[in-house]
Amino acid sequence: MLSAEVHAIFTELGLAPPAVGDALRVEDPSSGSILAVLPMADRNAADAAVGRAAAAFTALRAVPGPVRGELVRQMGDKLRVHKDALARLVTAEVGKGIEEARGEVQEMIDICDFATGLSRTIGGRTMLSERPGHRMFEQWLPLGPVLCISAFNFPVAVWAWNAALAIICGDPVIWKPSLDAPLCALATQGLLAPIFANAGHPDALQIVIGSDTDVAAPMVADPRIPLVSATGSCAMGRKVGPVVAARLARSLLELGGNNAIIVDATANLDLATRAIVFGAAGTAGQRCTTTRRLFVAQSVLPELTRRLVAAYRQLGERIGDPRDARNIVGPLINAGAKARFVAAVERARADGGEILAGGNVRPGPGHYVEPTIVRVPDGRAFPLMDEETFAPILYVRGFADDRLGDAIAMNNGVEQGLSSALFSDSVRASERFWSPAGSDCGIANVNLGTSGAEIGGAFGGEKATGGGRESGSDSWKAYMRRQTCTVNGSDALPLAQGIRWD
Ligand code: UN1
Repeated sequence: MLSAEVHAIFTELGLAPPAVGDALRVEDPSSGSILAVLPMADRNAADAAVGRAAAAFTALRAVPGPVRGELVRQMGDKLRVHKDALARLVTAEVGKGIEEARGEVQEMIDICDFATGLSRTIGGRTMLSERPGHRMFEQWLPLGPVLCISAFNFPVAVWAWNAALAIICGDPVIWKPSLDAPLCALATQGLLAPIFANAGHPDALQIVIGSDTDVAAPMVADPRIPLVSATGSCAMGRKVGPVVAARLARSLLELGGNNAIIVDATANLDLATRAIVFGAAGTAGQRCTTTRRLFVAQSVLPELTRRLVAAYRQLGERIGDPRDARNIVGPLINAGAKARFVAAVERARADGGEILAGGNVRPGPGHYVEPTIVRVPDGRAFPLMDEETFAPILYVRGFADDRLGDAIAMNNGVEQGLSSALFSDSVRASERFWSPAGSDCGIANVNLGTSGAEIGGAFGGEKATGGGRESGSDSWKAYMRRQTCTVNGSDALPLAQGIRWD
């Protein structure tokens, strides 16, 4: 079964509609209606995909880097042409507002541009040798097939971060998308795979849709896959990481976040308010970079709270069908996510939190909830705040104006370490936030929010966020193997460290 909307989008993309099956029901989170019922791959299909990827690697690694970059350039061109239709599919399948969905496809295009440039600029160092007539250098070589496990919340962009880099590095990619978002993965694969087929590398990009047990677990354990890049919950990372480590392969984990914004007494509250609202309620609180905790200097707490409550009142009028650009808050992904929102709000109340805004589920079909602000009582533990509930709930707590260190300690006092932000007009405060005693997160922003990173930086976080870095800067290194090479151009054979061994 395939809905008329999905059928029409695939047709608009110039793709045959996906094969229907009876194993996987794909729900539209905004209405609860079924978008498609798809088949799922079994263990044998996953095994065959890994075999094909291993064979594809021997061909792809021989292709010159800039020629691989040309293939990624074509990926970006294709995505530019189909940006709007692919964004509409993202919106239909995961409920992300259409404006944000366009941003997600733009993020794919941006990483393709970045990777294309990288395909001509990756270099290695030359080192000075201690031995006469010797030269040392390092080179970066293709690694092998990459398994990319992606999450529902960025169903295509995070795959693109991985795929664009992997391809220019000479590595085929097997994509295991979230079972909440297989359709946009199939559409992306359908759009981009022909580029590789035309170039004689039909298995450079593959997709395997299946369960964790049948498909993900065997591939994670497969010795033919030297790198597993996985985005999702900390719980997922705790399963994947040890299996990959046990076979001494590499994992790149991009897991949960419990991100905070600190607002000090000097902060520009106009900027802070806007950043907090987007950070906490954008994507209905379902980004790994979502702002979940807010620490505010006591002297500005009443005013900032007043502004936030007013903004959330406006947000309340713009919750609805994400296909309509006037709505900026779409639904949660599924009934389970809605139930976790309800449970967290109930517990917040029971633990003495005050609901300043939102707190309710919207009736009717679809998994809509209200963006919610919880004022946490000062000076006592509030363990709920340390948990990542993947929903638009913002916990607010005050700190003494002259005790920025307390706010930084609260920022750091959770198991995850993904993103963080400080709003301040004080140079001393921002330097402290960035110091070794400052934020312990992979991302530390000043005067902008926790979410919405550009692709040019390395994206990822510390502690239970998993330590991986994806996307920009030198993240490409995860997808290559480094080789240190020394060449002796002299006619003697001196040993290093001055050892004489005649
Ligand atoms: C994620 O939620 O997994 O920084 C990725 C951001 C986006 C990426 C989020 N560029 O919010």
